[in-house]
Order: sequence, then C-alpha cells, then structure tokens
Amino acid sequence: MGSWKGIIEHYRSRLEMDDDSPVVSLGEGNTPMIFSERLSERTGLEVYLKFEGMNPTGSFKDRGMTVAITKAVARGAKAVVCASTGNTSASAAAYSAKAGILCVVLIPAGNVASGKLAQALVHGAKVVEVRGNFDQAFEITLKLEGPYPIVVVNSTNPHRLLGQKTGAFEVCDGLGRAPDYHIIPVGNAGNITSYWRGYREYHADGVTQNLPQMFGFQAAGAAPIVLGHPVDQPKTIATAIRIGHPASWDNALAAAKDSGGEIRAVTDKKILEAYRLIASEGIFAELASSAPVAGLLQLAADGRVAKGKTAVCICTGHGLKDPSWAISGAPKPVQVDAQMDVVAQALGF
Ligand code: AN7
Repeated sequence: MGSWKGIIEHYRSRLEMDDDSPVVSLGEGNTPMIFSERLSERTGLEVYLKFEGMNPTGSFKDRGMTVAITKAVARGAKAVVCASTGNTSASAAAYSAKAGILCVVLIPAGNVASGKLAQALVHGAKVVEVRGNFDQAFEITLKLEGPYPIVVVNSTNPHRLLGQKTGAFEVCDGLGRAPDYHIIPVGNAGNITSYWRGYREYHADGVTQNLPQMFGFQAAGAAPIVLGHPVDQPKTIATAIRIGHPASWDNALAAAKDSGGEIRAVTDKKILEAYRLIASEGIFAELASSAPVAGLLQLAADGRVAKGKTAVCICTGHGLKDPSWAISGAPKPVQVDAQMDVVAQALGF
C-alpha cells in the first residue's frame, strides 16, 4: 500500500536500475484502464482504454523519460536533447527541470500542438524550431550526440524503451492476464516495441500465460510501415504521429508479425470520428491517441477480431494538448446576459 511513487520504484527489478542512483520521477504510471461500454457494444469485444494522457506531462512518454533522465543524471550528464512532434519534448523538458539539467528540443516549425510547445517553454527547455519535418529534426539530433556533451533522449535511447514497457506490465496487472488484442498508434514505433517487450517479459517469467496480438496503427498520410517505404512528406492532422522514417521500423514489424497482429493505417477522417466518439464517453485523448480506437473499429468491421475477446487501446496522450480540434468541431456556446430568466430561456426551460 502507500502512495504511488512512479514506475521505477514500482517495477525496479525489471528496469536494470542501480540501487544508489537518485530517481528522477514525477509520479508517472499507474494510469487508468477504463472499460468502454460503447466500444464494447459496437464491437462485441470487451474493450478497455488505457488513458496514458493521465501521466504527469499528459502522455506515455513519461514512462521512458523517468528512466532515461535518471540514467543520464547517474552518468553525470548536464544536458539532454530530443527531436519531437511535441510529447517527447514536453516530457524531456519536465524531467530535465526536475533533475536540474539543460534540455534542448528540436521541433518541426509550425507542426507541434500549442499545449506541447507551452510545456517545453514553461519548463525552461531551449526550444529550436527546425524548418522541416520531424524526421529531419531527428536526423540532426542524432548527429549532435557525438561531438557535443549531450545525451539523446529520443526512443533510440534504450532506457526510454525500458521504461515504456511498464505500460504492458500495468495492463497485465490490471486485467490479471494479457489482453487478446493490443491496439496502439505508431509514429517512431518505440512504444509498440516496448509494449511487445513488456508482454513477452511477463510471459517468459510466467506472470502471464498468454500473449496479445499486436496491432499498430499509422495515419494514412504517414504510413511508411504499411506502404513498405519511407514517406518523405508525411501528412496527417494527428501531428504526434506525422513521421515518415520511423526509427524502430523493424521492431514494430517484428512485434506485429511475431504476435500474429498487423501494422495498418487509418484515415484522418476516421481518427477524428474516433476522437469525438471517445470524447462522448468522457475521455479526452489527442488525435494520435484516437488512432487505435479508429483502428479497433476497422478491425471489427473487417472481422479481424473475434467477439468476446478482450482488447486494450492505448490512448497515448491528452486531448488538452491541442484543444483547437475540440473547439472547431463543436457548436459555439450561446452568449447571454447575466440574468437567470435569460439563461433559462436559452436552455429551453
Ligand atoms: C500521443 O513526441 O514521436 O510510435 O516526438 O505523441 O513510440 O513514436 C510522439 C509520438 C503516439 C507514437 N501517440 O509513439 C514525439 C513523438 C502520441 C505521441 C505516438 C506519439 P511512437
């Protein structure tokens, strides 16, 4: 019992930690796994949404970042760098602030949700807007590490993937088994790689007796893995997964293949519909996080998943990071004078 102290303390024995390094944590992990009546009814499955938007900086990135920053500080690092479509930079900025080290972020100019940019700025990161896309910013980031005293905290840093596999542990701990279907958005493909590792680790250790089929979803305009070739100019409204050259491409393919799953694509239109659908059930997840929900509906429509089975969709980030989509798609609130009878009349009472 006692209060939750973050994923390193909770899963320490599975995270290759030195016992004497000070832990840099903001209390990440232990996110809710919410049963969805509507999605279950629509698909005939038992559907859960693991809401990773409930992490301290509002995305799953915090699971990997607590480990990456803890390990970087233990090695004496004074600065870290990442390229980001927004969430990695928000998380890196917050954990660096907690550790008291410098954080540098390279973001694609004009293509990062305002809430994510606000997070990097408020936590004091040095923000560089690159005139180009994520893939170009990422390439530069990797080149900075050699000549300069700076540690890359993108998911090519193995400590990130180590931390992110705790998501799979939590899903299994919550269900008492692994789900039948694991459904997740794919951008740079680190998260699907980590989840598959986590599921296999629990299975190998006998904690669980089954393994899920892994389904990764890319946005149709940014679907290199589905197409089988890199996409130089990825396009999607889900800017978090606007990535055309994923770093963990092979690992994502292996996760899908080895588990009997698939990497598929969903259109922006379906992503937006899924975004509104889960919002109507009380869950405000960002567009990229709605891709697995659109994906689940696609799998069910195609008869690719069997009724009665359990599916977990990973809703990777919080909708508040980019409220513009919520506002633009909703009716404008009525404005009235500050009088009770006028308010009542506006309500149709
Ligand atoms: C909400 O922040 O790549 O397949 O730089 O923010 O592990 O890359 C974000 C990715 C899914 C894709 N959902 O995960 C970044 C970044 C959300 C995300 C993904 C991201 P990966």
